[in-house]
Amino acid sequence: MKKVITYGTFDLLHTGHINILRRAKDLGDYLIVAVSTDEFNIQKHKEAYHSFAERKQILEAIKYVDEVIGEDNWDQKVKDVKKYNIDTFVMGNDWEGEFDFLKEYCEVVYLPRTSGVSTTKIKVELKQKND
Ligand code: C2G
Repeated sequence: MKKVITYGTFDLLHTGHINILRRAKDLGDYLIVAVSTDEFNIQKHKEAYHSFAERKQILEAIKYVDEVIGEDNWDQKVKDVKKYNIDTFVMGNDWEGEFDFLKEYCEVVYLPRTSGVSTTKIKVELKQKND
């Protein structure tokens, strides 16, 4: 069984998230998503609308996702790849090159981001509509 992992905040779920989850799943048989905890998001200078528990629940409902774990620090990836016997690590190409150190442990794949959509864009446009 080929196991794939990807990491992210996945706040205000949108088609950019769904596209990468679908394509990550297509690279194997089992997809684990490591979703950032609220505490880790502070370190990422991100403030999610939905709590960790809500974002985890939402991700668990997606048919491409087989398991959801927490991401609470920048340094857990090597441990995760070993612990879950990961064959392929996937991230959007806004992270191109950032995780090449994982090539020692598994395949590293950066996929093109979906253009025109982002959680930030949603927040900005909603704010403009309501101002
Ligand atoms: N993504 C995408 N297209 C978009 C928006 C996001 O392909 N239009 C991808 C990102 O490249 C990422 C995933 O969806 O691979 C999740 O995006 P975020 O929730 O913004 O994740 P991020 O904050 O980049 O966290 O340790 C890694 C970090 O946790 C990544």
